[in-house]
Amino acid sequence: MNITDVKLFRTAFQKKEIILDRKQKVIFMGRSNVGKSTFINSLCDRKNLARTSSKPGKTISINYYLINEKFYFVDLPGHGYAKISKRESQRVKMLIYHFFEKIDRVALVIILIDSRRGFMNSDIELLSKIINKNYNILTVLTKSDKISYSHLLNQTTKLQEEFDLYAIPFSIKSAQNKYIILDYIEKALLISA
Ligand SMILES: Nc1nc2c(ncn2[C@@H]2O[C@H](COP(=O)(O)OP(=O)(O)O)[C@@H](O)[C@H]2O)c(=O)[nH]1
Ligand SMILES: [Mg+2]
Repeated sequence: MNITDVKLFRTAFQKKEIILDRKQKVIFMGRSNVGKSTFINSLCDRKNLARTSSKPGKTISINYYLINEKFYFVDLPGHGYAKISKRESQRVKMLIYHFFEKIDRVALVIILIDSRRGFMNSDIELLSKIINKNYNILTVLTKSDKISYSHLLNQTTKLQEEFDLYAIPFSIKSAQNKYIILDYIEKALLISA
């Protein structure tokens, strides 16, 4: 798949800003600081589309990118970041809850996992909320340059065996799996069209 056109279409801070249209959606989720913005920027070949930051927890809206005028990449707020207020974290929780209640036409959910850490409690909590919806799920192991090849193999096997999830490593330093992931997204869009 070639991404030829990308627009930040909507930044949703509140329930009423959540998009309810019939366009297909590819959802990106993962812990804060997992490398989600970096990953989205790389897929779209844009340097500063999604904000990257070494400060975790900056994105507290749901961001919709309209791709090729056809479907959305949906960037969900990162979970598992402790340094926001209880009130704010509750607001974000409700926003995400509402998002999954109302959403139509999910083509694919991409769950980003730091390859050094694997699944953490907050990932599992999130996964448990969406697993019964029968979404097509792809796991991407980010920052794969930070661990050895054997460790990486270990992680992918574990995700497959324990959670029945297909996992692909990704690193910004050698974005070689980028095209495999883009193809996977393209297929998911076709299958669910
Ligand atoms: N070594 C390495 N660092 C990465 C990679 N991807 C992201 N990072 C770094 O991880 C930090 C968080 O990245 P960011 O994309 O902002 O994460 P987000 O909070 O999930 O959106 C930044 O300092 C990035 O430069 C990667 O593939 N390899
Ligand atoms: Mg980010």
